[in-house]
Amino acid sequence: MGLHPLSPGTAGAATASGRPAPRRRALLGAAAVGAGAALGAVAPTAHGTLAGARRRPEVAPLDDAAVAREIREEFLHSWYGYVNTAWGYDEIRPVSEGRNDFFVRGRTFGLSIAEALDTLHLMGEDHEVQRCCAWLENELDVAQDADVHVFEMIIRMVGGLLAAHLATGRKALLDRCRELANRLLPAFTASPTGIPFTRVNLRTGAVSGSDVPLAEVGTNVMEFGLLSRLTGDAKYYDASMRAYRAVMARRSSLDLLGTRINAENGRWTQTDSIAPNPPVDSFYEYLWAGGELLGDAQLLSWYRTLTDAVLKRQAYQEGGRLWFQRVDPATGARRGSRQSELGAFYAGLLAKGGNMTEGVAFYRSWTDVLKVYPVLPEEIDPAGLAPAHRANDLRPEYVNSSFDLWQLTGESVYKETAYAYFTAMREHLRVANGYTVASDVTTRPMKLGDLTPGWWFAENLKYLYLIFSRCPRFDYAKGLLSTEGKVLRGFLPG
Ligand code: DMJ
Repeated sequence: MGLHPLSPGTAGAATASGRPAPRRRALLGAAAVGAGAALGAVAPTAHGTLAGARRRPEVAPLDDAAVAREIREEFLHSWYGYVNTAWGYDEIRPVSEGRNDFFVRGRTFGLSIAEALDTLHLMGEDHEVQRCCAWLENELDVAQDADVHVFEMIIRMVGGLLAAHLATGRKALLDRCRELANRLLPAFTASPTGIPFTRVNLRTGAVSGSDVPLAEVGTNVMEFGLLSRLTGDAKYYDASMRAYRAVMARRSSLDLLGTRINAENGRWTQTDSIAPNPPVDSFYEYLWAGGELLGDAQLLSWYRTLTDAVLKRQAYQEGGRLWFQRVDPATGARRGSRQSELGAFYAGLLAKGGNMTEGVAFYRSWTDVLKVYPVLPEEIDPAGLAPAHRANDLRPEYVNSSFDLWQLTGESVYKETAYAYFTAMREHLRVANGYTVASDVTTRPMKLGDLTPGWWFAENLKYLYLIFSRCPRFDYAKGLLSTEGKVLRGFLPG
């Protein structure tokens, strides 16, 4: 496959050949800046491994079809590890050949099946899709006596069932989805403020958990809004919008939000604005993506207001790179600077929302981290890029942004960096029964953990496959994915 895409080399650039029509180029207008040019502008740092980063290295053009085959092979390697060892359980522990209950110990929801289904469909694995549909339609119990995490259930299972229904047209999957959503709904409707409780018992409807991270307040409008559209029942969308209104009414005079809020009295319990880091990350993502999916001007206008404030108050430069600091929402005073890898999705979101320059710059910041640690650490200190948390949970956020930026610009640099990300994971995190998390990305050989999180099937390999495959089942101009990588718009027949 030629040179490692991030290895220092000679000058020049690969061409972006054969890509699907880029979307929304016009919408981005003058803000659009070539990512290759932006990469070339990386400031040199004291870190030896970044030497030469100022000039973009030459790379051999990637053979898209061959790369797509490699990605599919790795997906199936992981998938059959799960099928053979943990079928019907939430997740596989690929090293010990064990199983993991993601939601509640002793209960299974077949999480990896719901996570993988639409990726299998895009890859043309129709036999596996049938097997997954049969399990979700006949085996999944959505009325278990279990206190489940509402946010996790919505983005993984409700979203998974919706995407499965859209991919296959099977009504039974929409029925399962609706049944599950009905059992989650008390978390919203029992709340005096509209801010959802964090947990609900699927059998009894009893709610618990009133200290709610911002992401859990607002990462549901894509799934609930679409469900309302598909069923003609507005109650799901209405519940989401009530939750949004509750926090938007409590924003600071600087248009910033806190980190956690109490569902019963509406008071902030942790006040720092830490966007785009967890646990607030996807709150912002869903204002834009929900607005796009549902054609909802209110959501898009909230996105604009909050994003302008985040860019004004939290964006800062460190080592010539763009990062986002933690601030006091009332005064804008700085309160910290650690960056979570989970925030890397924000590069793509900023670009999709019209801030292409900032999106490209933030992607470049994370690409510099990738040059130091080919498998990204969970957390870094922007000063010197030292790892603040050395694990990696098979995270998808960087390659989520590669996909978004490639889709918007068609520039080959996003393919090259995505491929580098993929090959590093293959080199370090591949095990006999699939792929596993790392507990320390700085060690060689890499110190590994023992889990394949569901999002590995839903996100990483889907973004990668879509970038390289020219997938005939995906509409590259209209496609919209949820925070969990579920295709909620844009399946093509075939
Ligand atoms: C995924 O479940 C989703 O992307 C979510 O929004 C945050 N993080 C995980 C993967 O890192």
